[in-house]
Amino acid sequence: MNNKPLKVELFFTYAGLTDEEVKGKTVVVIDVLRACTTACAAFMSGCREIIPVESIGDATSLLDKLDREVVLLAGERKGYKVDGFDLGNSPYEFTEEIVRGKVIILASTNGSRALVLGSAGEDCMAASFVNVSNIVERIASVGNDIAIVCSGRELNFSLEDTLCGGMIISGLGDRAESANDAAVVASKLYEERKSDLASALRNSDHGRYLVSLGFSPDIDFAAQVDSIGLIPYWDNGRLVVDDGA
Ligand code: 3SL
Repeated sequence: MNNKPLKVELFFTYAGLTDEEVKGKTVVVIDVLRACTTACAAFMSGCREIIPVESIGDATSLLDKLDREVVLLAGERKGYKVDGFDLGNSPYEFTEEIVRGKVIILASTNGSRALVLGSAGEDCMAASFVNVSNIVERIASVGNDIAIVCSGRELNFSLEDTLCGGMIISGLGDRAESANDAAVVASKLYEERKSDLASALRNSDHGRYLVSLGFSPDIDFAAQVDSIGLIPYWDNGRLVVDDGA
């Protein structure tokens, strides 16, 4: 097994992220609340693929080119389902009955944008607490240097994504070489808060906002470490999971 050290850079948000910063690297995009958690839930319920897009306009124009029978439009603005869309961004909406076999176009505020930017990497996957150990295993076995891109909140730092980034770095153990200050901070923050991640999520800025909208169960869903063993990854312009997953 290859044990070469892995350089890990972490970005608190995707603001200003350039192709240069991700080129040739394994990119891990994190949106704990809620896009990447919800993507995992959708795949667990049997959706065929997810196409993250940067705007509502991009979502509707893409819809025009695809077969409406198999496509669902999903996404949110300010946490609420977008008018005219089929689904919002709560993992509980993505049931087997609704999403099995479907292609989902996802237009969330931060997560889908971060995923689109991250796709310029050598490979790119969607991470959250629900699939964190599988992510660690995959990126360790690929062996490329790593860019962890937190989706953040409207171009600002978010506690929940940074904690998840810290958990990934901690999972890499001695193989991880924190290559920027943000990676060092994320690791320290995770060590400090790891004994009660659910409370950390609930008390974060976005956690409190989601509670105020009535999405408290979504936070408990997102706090369940390793509850979904799937890795959504970019392949030919869309996110997929491995067959048989
Ligand atoms: O910004 C995003 O991508 C969303 O995950 C935000 S929300 O939790 O759906 O409000």
